[in-house]
Amino acid sequence: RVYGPSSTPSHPLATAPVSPPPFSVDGFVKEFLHELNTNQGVALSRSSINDQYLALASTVKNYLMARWLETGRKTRESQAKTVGYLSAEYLLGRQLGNALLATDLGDIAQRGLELCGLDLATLRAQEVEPGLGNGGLGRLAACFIDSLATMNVPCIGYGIRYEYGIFRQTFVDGRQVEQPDTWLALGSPWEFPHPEASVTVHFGGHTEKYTDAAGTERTRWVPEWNVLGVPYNYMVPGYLNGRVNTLRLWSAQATQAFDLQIFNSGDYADAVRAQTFAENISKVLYPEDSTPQGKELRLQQQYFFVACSLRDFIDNELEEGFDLHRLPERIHFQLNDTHPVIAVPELMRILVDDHGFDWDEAWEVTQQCFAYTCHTLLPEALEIWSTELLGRLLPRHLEIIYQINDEFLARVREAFPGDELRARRMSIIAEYPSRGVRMAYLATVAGTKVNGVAELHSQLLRDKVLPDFSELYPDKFTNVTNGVTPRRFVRMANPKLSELITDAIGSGWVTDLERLRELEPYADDPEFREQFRAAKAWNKSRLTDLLAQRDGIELPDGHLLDVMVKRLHEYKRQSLKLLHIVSLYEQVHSGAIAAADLTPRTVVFGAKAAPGYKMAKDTIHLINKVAAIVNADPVLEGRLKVAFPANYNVTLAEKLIPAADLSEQISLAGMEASGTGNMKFALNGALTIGTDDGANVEIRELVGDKHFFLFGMSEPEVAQLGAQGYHPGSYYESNPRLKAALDLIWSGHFSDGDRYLFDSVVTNLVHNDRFMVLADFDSYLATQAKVEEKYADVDAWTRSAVLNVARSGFFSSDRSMRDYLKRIWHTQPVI
Ligand code: B1H
Repeated sequence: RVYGPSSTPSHPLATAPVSPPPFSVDGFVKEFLHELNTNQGVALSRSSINDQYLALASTVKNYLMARWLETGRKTRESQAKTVGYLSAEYLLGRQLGNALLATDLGDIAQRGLELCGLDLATLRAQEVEPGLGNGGLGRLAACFIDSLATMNVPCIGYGIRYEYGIFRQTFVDGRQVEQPDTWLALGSPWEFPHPEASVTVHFGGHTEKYTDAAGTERTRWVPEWNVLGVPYNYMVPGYLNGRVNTLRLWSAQATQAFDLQIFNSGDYADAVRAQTFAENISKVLYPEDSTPQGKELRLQQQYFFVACSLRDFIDNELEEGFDLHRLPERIHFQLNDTHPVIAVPELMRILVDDHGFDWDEAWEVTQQCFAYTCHTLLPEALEIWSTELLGRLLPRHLEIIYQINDEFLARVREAFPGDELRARRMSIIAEYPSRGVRMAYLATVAGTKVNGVAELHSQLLRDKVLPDFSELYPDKFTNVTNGVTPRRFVRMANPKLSELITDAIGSGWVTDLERLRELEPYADDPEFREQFRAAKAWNKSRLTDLLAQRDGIELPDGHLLDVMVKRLHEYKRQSLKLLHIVSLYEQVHSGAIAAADLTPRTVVFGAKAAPGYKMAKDTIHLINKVAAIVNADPVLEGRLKVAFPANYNVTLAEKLIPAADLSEQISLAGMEASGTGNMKFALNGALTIGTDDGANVEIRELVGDKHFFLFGMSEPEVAQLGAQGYHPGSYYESNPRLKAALDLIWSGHFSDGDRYLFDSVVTNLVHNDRFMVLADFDSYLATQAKVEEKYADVDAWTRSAVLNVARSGFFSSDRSMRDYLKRIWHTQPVI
């Protein structure tokens, strides 16, 4: 045990509750200057913007600190059940703005800084966002912990403190070039390292049998090497409720700095080899969104953070001597996809090997401690770890998995006698193409619940991905539709709209988003609509300023702002959006339409491609090449513009989404598990053009068909077309407009005459087209025409936009959390 005084404190102050510093503008100034002088060691007159930012961060942290300590005390005292959110990713976004909002210190800070001759916005812009996630899955984790803190639910978020987060994207001649994300370089004021509470994590070696004192045969793991996990705590402040939960991210360190014997013999590089090796574990986030790489380092990362987290919870969060048979009363670990699923055999190992439980007892406890969220339907995204690798890195865990599987298959055979094919299908161990552990199956067998992330996704999960399991355990399967935090993505990102909403219906919506319904009547109020448009215009002009300064991109005035921001992936179909642009360009140049008849439109893309994903990188290159030609074309001047700012991240999203008119959610139906960007756009008053996929389905149901542009095949239609045989070439041959667009790319028009540069992209569409872009092209273009028609009717458009806001309250992550609490965790808020 590392916590608490060694004897009973006698000074009265030592046990008094910690109180926050007083807050007034003067109090703020005093505290801020104190931090600047004593923490940064500089006078105001000699301070850099970075000094000022760090001092401001400290001032806000100090204010939150008493609340944080108090939250910890209350939670331990209540012995309430805690949510242990296990996630390899947290895409947090900047912390300062959120902390100011959660504490209501924004105005005081602004005025105080002004008195010091400083500007709050400038200091906020100094923060480098912690990009410790790839996309939706990581951002979802960040939204969930925000909601739990706001709802007074005890939660510890557990994850990895990557030294380098998601790469910084740059474009060189239109091609993506990745740069390391050095987010820690200028200091990281939001984290609290606790090296004294480090945990040792073991790897490798072998297992052996032995007989314990009671004469029972047992197994022990004799590992070969180890690393230290150092916890870094982050505050997760609830919105205006005084609660501050904890996010605990683990950093890997060598247990021994270097080998003194080798060092003394003069081989300095070799002496530190072990250290470098150990510290690699938390060095960098794997940048593949949705297609995991079966790499050894990745498995090391997964086991590393999970082993640290279980140890931490058991040793440090529970009272000394707590009876682990009662563990499920105190924790529910949520497995954010399969990435932390190795926690299942780890808990079994702790209970059986370290605590002497017998197997059945341990399994009983383990099964009640976990639940699993699946985020995908793509078969290539389901993690399978080779038994060779697992056996080498975690031999005891592999044995445990085999035993879990044996008992599970016995149960299957009992339930379905004689159905050997079924037993083979359901085996946690895959035998083909090589032997591996299906982590999704392990999670399903081990957890209390399995959930998908939108209604359609959960249904497809039951029917197509895990049908045998849903037959065996019908009650295990449930849905929780994703949500997003209204604090960051509406209240903070869209201050003008927030003000307008609050003026109309009061401020309760920020923590009770269904109350946006009360806006419905305002959709018919011309004055409200006018103000709504003014807020949109303000957001656009803020974006215009940002893109000019950040990227040197000029946004034309008065355009329909058409935005597609998300990871670049074939299933998301950025290529469909691109074909739309190329087709508009082609139609104007072939004389089929007059430029003057185009609705002035600016298309904004934001997308990172996984560095090893060739097709995605080629698509980025092509978008940039098309953008260059379109933007330089005098005929299209003022009519069509393509903007592709590099390095789309949370910070940019907060400026882009509130400015958008049109939200592009155009994945092939049945492929996008949920999407969460779709929700952010709707909540900020953009209309959606989208397929019947993921949470789009629910958005459309809620906002109403008239206020949503649906296009494309439905999931059953996609399945049917796939079954009957899809031939993209026939669409190419039979649709002249489609053919003309593809041929234009093929001709080298966008690649300085080089016909081969984008050959792979076009050939793939015409001859393979796994995601049926060509099949949905016609419907997409026809629906875009409807978008333009509606956009021309300013009042009708605004009315729909207001109704999108009013009817999207369901998509608050607070509601998602209520659903998890009710359906999965069975925990309560602690007041
Ligand atoms: C989602 C991932 C993902 N689904 C593997 N799966 C990763 C898979 O590093 N890896 O190996 C990283 C990420 N991410 C997304 O989750 C879905 O595509 C979205 O539709 C969904 O909205 C989001 C949150 O549920």
